[in-house]
Amino acid sequence: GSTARIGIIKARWHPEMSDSLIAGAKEALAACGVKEENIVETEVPGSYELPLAARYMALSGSVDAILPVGILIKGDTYHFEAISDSVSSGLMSVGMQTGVPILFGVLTCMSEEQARVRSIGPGNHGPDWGRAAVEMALLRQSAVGGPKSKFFMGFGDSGEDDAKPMTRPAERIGF
Ligand code: DLZ
Repeated sequence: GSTARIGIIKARWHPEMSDSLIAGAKEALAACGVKEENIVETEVPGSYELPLAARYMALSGSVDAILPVGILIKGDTYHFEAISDSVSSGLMSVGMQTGVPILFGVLTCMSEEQARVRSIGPGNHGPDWGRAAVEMALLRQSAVGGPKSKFFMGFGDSGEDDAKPMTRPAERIGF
C-alpha cells in the first residue's frame, strides 16, 4: 500500500463509534504500508451527505480509493430505511460514475448495541474496511494508472509541483 492514496470521510453522528471505526481502518492502512501523508480526511454532518462528499473527493483526483464512514441506527420512523437506501445506492453510484473505488463503511443497525459491537472492540469493522480500501486502490492503480498520472483539483496539497491532467497511455489501460 505504499503508493496508495486513501480518502476517509466521516459522518459526525455517533462520533465515539465512528472514531473507533476510523482508528481501526487507519491501523490497517498503516499495517499495509500506506503513508500517513497519503491519507486525506474530511467530515460531513451525517451519513446522508456521504455520497456527495465522496463524489467531490473522487473528482478531485487526489485519492485512489475512498472510505466513507457512517453509522445509521433505526428509530421509530421510516427515516432509517430511506437514508440507508439512498446512502448505499448513492455511494455505489459515485464509484461507478467516477471509477474511484468507494468502500461501504456505513453500519446500518437496528439498535445502538448492534452498532457498538461492530465498531468498538474485537468486532470493529474498521480494519476490514481499511484493508479493502488498499486492495481496491491498488486495483484502480493497475487499471488506470498510478499516482504520477493524478489530476489534482483540490482536497489539500497535491504534494507535487507538477500536478497535471491525468494522461492515460494506452499501454497502461487494463489489468
Ligand atoms: C437526521 C439523522 C438521524 C435521525 N439519524 C442519523 C444517524 O443515525 N446517523 C447519521 O449518520 N445521520 C443521521 N441523521 C442525519 C442525516 O444523515 C443528515 O445529516 C441530515 O438529515 C441532514 O441532511
